[in-house]
Formats: sequence, structure tokens, C-alpha cells
Amino acid sequence: MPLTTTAEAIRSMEIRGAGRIARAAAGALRDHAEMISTDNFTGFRDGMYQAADLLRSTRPTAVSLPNAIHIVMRDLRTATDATDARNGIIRNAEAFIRSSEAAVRTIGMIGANQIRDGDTILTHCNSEAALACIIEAKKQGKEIEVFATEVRPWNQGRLTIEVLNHHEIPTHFIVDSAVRSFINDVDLAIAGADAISADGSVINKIGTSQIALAAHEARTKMIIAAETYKFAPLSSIGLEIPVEERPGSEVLADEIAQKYPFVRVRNPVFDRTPGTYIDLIVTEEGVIPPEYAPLIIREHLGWRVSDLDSHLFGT
Ligand code: RUB
Repeated sequence: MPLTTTAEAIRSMEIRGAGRIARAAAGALRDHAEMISTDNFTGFRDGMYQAADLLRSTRPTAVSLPNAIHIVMRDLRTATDATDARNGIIRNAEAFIRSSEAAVRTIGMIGANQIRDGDTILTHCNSEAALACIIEAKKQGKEIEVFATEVRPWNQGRLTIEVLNHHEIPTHFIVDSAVRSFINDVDLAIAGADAISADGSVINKIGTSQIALAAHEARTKMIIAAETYKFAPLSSIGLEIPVEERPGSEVLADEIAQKYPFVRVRNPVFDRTPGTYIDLIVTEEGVIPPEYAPLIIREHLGWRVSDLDSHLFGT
């Protein structure tokens, strides 16, 4: 797929979900590196930097996107030869895609340990990582039930119920505002993450923080399933993760909104859940409390302030 097609597919949410976005970006960089045929290193590097800028501009919140770009292109800083640079990008992209898929499988195995036979689980949006835990628990023979939210305005919950139904998992489909009414029927809430900040807070689909609040009040366990590349390195130098706000027309059609000149539709598509409302984060490296986020950024992602490179991180 040409780079611009992938970028547009991410922007328009045809490709969505932080893990899928990251793998699509890695694949687009690999294909773009193969396509730029020049032997001139500077020309090749500048072409790749432009590609990275375009991809990074598509969706601002999913940290998986700049992290994937950084991982795929990290050798470009020290490369001097176009062929070596190209081969490095192709190698890194393929390794990233493989390890990202493996991470989801590992998270599923680890996350399933949090689910007991007979549990009822609440999930929100459509997260591969969160669903991997639920599906693995079912595969292990645990009798489970799920509450899945609708997820206005994009209805990602319909994707989730399709997957749950495919795995023959009994599921209750509820509107987002019904969460508190059902929270006492739930043993465990599991959501994914678009970004995890150094302070342990989690940015995920709008409504996640209300679920966490309801879970906290009901003493229901709230866990986040997220690959380590969802942790945000730049948050460790105090940079805020931007929360994407999409057009109001996704919530209320323009022709209806036009009738109400005093009304402005707001459409933030993610929110931040403080770490204090999260019991643990399931990563492919094991379970951690939210306070361990800086450790993942430093020890696992191996990120140092000296890594700061505007082309790779978009600072
Ligand atoms: C998707 C969303 C998902 C996370 C994690 O939002 O909030 O919970 O991206 O998903 P959108 P995954 O539909 O707006 O992209 O675990 O699949 O990476």
C-alpha cells in the first residue's frame, strides 16, 4: 500500500486501534524504504523523515505510532549509506511487526491469569490486547461472560461483540452510559491503552476514565492490557500526550447541528485515567503497577533524554 494511502487510512480510522496503527505505520515505512530507489544517502534519509512526519501527523494520541516510527528508523541516525539504511529499516519494520503480534499473544496469556472461572468482565472500545486476555481465558476453559460497551460515536463496540461472538463468549452489549448500572455485576474491567504516561496515567478511548471511576467506587478491579511500546517516552520529560478531538459531525450530523447555532459539539476521542484508578497494567514483560511506568520507559524501551531527535519523535 502506498504511504499516502496508509496515512489516509489511519487518519480516517479505516485502520484503528493503537497496535494496528503501529504495525500499519511500520509496514508503510518498510514499503516506502523499498520504493525510494536513490543511492544518495541524504536523499533517502530526507525521504524517510518526510514519510515519518506524514504518518505521525495522522493521529496524535496513539504513542504506538511515534514509538513504532522510532523503532523502525532508529538506525538512520548513525547510517551513512542508503543501502544499509534501507536494509536496516526493512529489518526493523519486520521485526517490529512480528514482536508486536507476539506481544499481544503474551499479554493474552498473562492477562488470562487475572480472570477466574465464572468471572464477568467489562471491556470498552475494541482493544486487541484486552480481547486477547478474554479470549485466552475462554480457551483455557474458563466460564466467562462479558459486558461490552457500544462506544459512541464510532461504535467500536460492534467490532468487539463480533469477536466475542466468534469465540462463543456470552456477551451483554450496553450503551456507554449503562456502565455504572451494571458495574456490580462485573468482577473485572479490562481496557487497552493508546498511551501510558510516566506518571502511570493511561490514555484510552473516551469513557475509560468513567469506567475506572465506577470500578473504583464499586471496588471492582480495573486492569489495562498494553504492549510496552504504548508507554510514552516524552512524558518522562514533562511533555503532555495530546488528546485527539475529532470533528463534531461524527457526533451530530452537520445538517442537524446547523439548526442550533448556540451549540458546539465536542468530540474528544480519548481520556486520561489517573494511575490511582488502575490496579495493574498487563504488558508482554509481565504485570506492573502503574507507578512502574518510568521503569518500562527507561529499562525496557531503553529511552534516554539523549535519544531526543525531532525527526524520530516529532518534538
Ligand atoms: C482505540 C482504543 C483502543 C486502544 C488499544 O481507539 O482506544 O482501546 O487503541 O487498542 P480508536 P489495541 O478506535 O479511536 O483507534 O489494544 O488494539 O492496541
